[in-house]
Amino acid sequence: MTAADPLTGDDPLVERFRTLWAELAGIGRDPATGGYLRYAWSPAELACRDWFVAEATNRGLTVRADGNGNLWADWVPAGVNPAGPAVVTGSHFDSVPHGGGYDGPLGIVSALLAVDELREQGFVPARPVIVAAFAEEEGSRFGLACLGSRLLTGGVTAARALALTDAAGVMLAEAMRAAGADPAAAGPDPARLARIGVFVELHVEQGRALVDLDAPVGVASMIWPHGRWRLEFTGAGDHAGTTRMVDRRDPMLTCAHTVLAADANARWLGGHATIGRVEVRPNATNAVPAQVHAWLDARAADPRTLAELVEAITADATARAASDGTTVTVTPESDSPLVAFDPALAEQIRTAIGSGLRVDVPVLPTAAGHDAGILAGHVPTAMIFVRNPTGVSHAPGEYATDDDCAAGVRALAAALAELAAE
Ligand code: HGY
Ligand code: MN
Ligand code: MN
Repeated sequence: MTAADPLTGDDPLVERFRTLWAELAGIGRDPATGGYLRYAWSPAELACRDWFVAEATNRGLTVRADGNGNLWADWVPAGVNPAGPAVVTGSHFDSVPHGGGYDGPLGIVSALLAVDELREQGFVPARPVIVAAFAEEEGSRFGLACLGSRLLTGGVTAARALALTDAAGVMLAEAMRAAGADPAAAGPDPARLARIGVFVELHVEQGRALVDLDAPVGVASMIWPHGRWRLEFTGAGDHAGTTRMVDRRDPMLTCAHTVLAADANARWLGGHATIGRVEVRPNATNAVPAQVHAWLDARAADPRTLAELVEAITADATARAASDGTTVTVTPESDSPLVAFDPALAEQIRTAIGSGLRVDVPVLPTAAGHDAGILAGHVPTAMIFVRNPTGVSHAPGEYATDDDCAAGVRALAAALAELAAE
């Protein structure tokens, strides 16, 4: 395994990371905000996938796309049974609108470099090692988080998924077809799922726990339960100037009150509630809106608190609608139950990383969802977090230092070596 020069401190792995990272950095980046616009099946995300296929193929990995748009790059040394239970690692390329560059791609770039590290030290896995890139983890385009891993595991039917539409009304099926994929192939893939012996996802931490603990990497203990709900507020469109205030049935008022209620209830209950996406119809400066659609992202450390939080927000919205003369409907769109990662596996890789890097490796929860959260319901799964100095995520300021990213590669390599050994 590469190591930093004891005299100069120069670390070849940091250079390698910088080089590989720079190849992705420009793809789908908005120069105005510095954020990324890598929506599933869009040209930017497809360019990331093409990059991945080239990099994996250059490493002699066999790359295949499954029927759900997930990519799988297999490292199967001679003499290893390709059908054996594989050690899988990877993440996603897609981003939230103007999101950071690390959320997702860091797990894939680190996986490719971890394979390089293992090969350089002469490690030969006793079972296949596979690098995966999952489709539509953020749900930014079609609204359902972890779409590729949910399809793979049967967490969503192909019929429901293919009919999902983006903001322009394009269905997933059409977007897949436009990218040369066959929507008819979408759906549960039990054979591929059965090949996964264990899954480890490396991800930039979306928080500041590792900063406060002064640790470059950590291991996940659990994922908060969380979900997304579509709120439809309906009133009466009218003239902004000639309509008396007393005569109005303004859905924007009900929506505004609901935003404040979401914040107040989350603070009271200790959960997290966000309304960051709103669509107004007709969205005219001089018209009282007819309809307002808003999306609630709610999360809490346990399912009961989450349910209580959503119930309280719904009750406040409904009560306010009654006094505004409007109506509100609350429709669940994406549900991610609590994930408790396999504690024995977490401890196994924590120990391997700790002895490999000679650092203390904290175990920490997260309130961010991941494909690992979906796979954890089917195969032994773990996550490795890389320190994020600002803790900012889903925004252009998301960041990890090159040194910590190199530490993440070494941590992942140590975990893969531990899991793929005889
Ligand atoms: O929304 C999430 O928690 C994840 O980053 N997709
Ligand atoms: Mn994300
Ligand atoms: Mn992510």
